[in-house]
Amino acid sequence: MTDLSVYKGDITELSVGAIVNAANSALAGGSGVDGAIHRAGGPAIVADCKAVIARRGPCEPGDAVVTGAGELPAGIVIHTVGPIWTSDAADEHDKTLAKCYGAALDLALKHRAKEVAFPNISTGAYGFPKPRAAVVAINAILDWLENNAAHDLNEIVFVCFDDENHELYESLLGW
Ligand code: AR6
Repeated sequence: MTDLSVYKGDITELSVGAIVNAANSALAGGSGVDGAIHRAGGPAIVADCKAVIARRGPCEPGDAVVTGAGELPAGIVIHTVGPIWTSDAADEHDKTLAKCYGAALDLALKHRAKEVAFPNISTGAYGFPKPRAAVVAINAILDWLENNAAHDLNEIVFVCFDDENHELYESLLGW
């Protein structure tokens, strides 16, 4: 059984197998959770991101890639690129956002992380409506768990930094 939990706070402080970053296509760092991860992780993460981009080129929305965690207490960082919200392509953005969560969990499994902490991808600078993103995120994770019965993940943490997301996840998950 995999525990699903909700944590309110800063993802960079978590000592878990993998934390997920809401990155951009160039893995260039930025604001929000990406900025916090790059600041706290230090130059090793920047170097790893540059090496990933040199090897494979820019990441598409929905892709996920792995780097080391530099000075962070986490084991690895999984960078995924969420969709930039526009109301005219809402269904497509739902699918891309769900793909982020699934791709990140695939990599967590591959790298033998036992716990994975997710931020609320796309709900900051990328403007995805928070209530809609929370439903997509939870369903994507439940689908992945159902379709990957042989995994050995112990815990998936929804890390909520702002009050609105925290309240949404607590109410959707029934706590
Ligand atoms: N720990 C956990 N969650 C956080 C933290 C933190 N330290 N800081 C912010 N959040 P955003 P996006 C939450 O903007 O919408 C960047 O510039 C925040 O409250 O970080 O996917 C990238 O480089 C929000 O709910 O990511 C991209 O260009 C959530 O993280 C772009 O922003 C996501 O907000 C990605 O935009």
